[in-house]
Amino acid sequence: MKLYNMNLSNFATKSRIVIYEKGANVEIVAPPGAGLKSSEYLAINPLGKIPCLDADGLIIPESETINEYLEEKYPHPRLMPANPEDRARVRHFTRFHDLYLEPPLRALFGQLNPKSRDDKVVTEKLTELQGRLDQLEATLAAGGYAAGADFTLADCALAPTVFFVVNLLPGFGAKPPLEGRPRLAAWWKKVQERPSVKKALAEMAEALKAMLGG
Ligand SMILES: N[C@@H](CCC(=O)N[C@@H](CS)C(=O)NCC(=O)O)C(=O)O
Repeated sequence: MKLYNMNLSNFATKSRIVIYEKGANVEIVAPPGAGLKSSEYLAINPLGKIPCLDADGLIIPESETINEYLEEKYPHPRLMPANPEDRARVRHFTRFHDLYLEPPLRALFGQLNPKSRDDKVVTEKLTELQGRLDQLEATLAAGGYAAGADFTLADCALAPTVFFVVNLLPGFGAKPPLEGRPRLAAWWKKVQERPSVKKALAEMAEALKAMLGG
C-alpha cells in the first residue's frame, strides 16, 4: 500500500496520523510528476488532490475515506468506538472538520503575504473561522480527547488543522485561538502528547518552516 503525501498538507497529515497510530505497512511517497495536476499524478488520482491511497491497486482519494478504510483494514488499535452513538459523535467531528472548520482556514492560505493580502477577505474568513472555533469549543468533550476518553479518528482529523490555526492566526493579528477556549486549549495540549500526532505534526512543522523560508 502507498499513501501519496505531502508533509505540509493537513489532509494528508490526517491520514499519516492514522498510519502511525496503527503502525500500518503503508509506504509514504511524494506524488509523481511536477505537482498535483501533472499528467502522471492525474492518471493515478483524477481529483489531483492529496492525500490518495493506493491500496494495492484500489485507488482511494479523500482523507476521511482513506482513514475509515485503514480503520477497517487495520482494526487495532481501534480509532472508532464500538457503539453507534459514539461512532456518530466521532463522525460529527470528522465532517465538521472537513465541511466547516477547514474551508475558512484554507481561504486564508492565499492571504499569508501581508504585502498582497486582501483585508476584506482576511476579515471575512477570520470571522468565519473564529465562529467555527467557538462551535468546536462548544462540542469538544471535557478533559479527554475530542469525542470522549479515547483517541479516535476525530482527533486525527482535527489536530493538523488546529496546528495551522495555532501557528498561522497570529500572523493575521487575530485573537489567539486558544484564548477563552479552555476545552480546545486542554485538548490541544493533550493531543500533541500522542506519539503519532507528535511525529506527524513535527513533519508538518518542518515543511511549514521550509515554506515560510527557513
Ligand atoms: N476533501 C479532500 C481535500 C484534500 C485537499 O484539498 N488537499 C489539498 C492539500 S492539503 C490539495 O490537494 N490541494 C490541491 C488542489 O485542491 O488542487 C480530502 O479530505 O482529502
